[in-house]
Amino acid sequence: MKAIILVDIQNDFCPGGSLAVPEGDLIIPIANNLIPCFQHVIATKDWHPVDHQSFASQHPNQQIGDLINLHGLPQTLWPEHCIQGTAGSDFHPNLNTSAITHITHKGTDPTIDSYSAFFDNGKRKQTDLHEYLQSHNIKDLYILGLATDYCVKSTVLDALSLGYNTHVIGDGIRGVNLKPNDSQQAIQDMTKSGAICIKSSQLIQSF
Ligand code: VGL
Ligand code: ZN
Repeated sequence: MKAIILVDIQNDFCPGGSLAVPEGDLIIPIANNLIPCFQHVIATKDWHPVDHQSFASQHPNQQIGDLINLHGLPQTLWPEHCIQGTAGSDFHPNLNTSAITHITHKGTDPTIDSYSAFFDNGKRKQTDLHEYLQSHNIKDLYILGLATDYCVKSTVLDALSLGYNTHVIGDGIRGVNLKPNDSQQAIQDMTKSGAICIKSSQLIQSF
């Protein structure tokens, strides 16, 4: 079985949001075109409590973009984003959510960030995603969403390490690019680790 995973297509990661990814909204028509090809449509939500420690606002002497040590892990500090139940945490209104079969929430523990849809950044706890995929005998994953250099990359690398046949939709991802080449580097890291990068148009033809 195959599934599509829509990573963090939420208002705060789209233009106008608090952690807007440049062109983040351009991936939405690509997602909407691919969704009908799948019986299993999984969406992830970054889902932070108000006092999440990835927020620069929780660290009075630090700035957005600073890299700190958070309980033993490197942590980039972000603007407040995707706070549980706020409009910023909602799916973008243009995303066709009607066919979503499962939502995985991540980043709920205030003390640790979770870029991957499978594990927190310390690999201490799992989300419900691996169990969901196993219970539906899903082995082939097609991943798109935001952001290339954070949550997409971590989700893809963990999917590979868990043994999934993992595809990334090249035109269905956009990055934050704190450094200009971060997204390019992320795509290299994913493909070197075994991910197959494919254009959405190629994918639609292959089904
Ligand atoms: C993300 C930074 C902080 C992402 C989430 O979805 O890529 N990036 N939280
Ligand atoms: Zn976050």
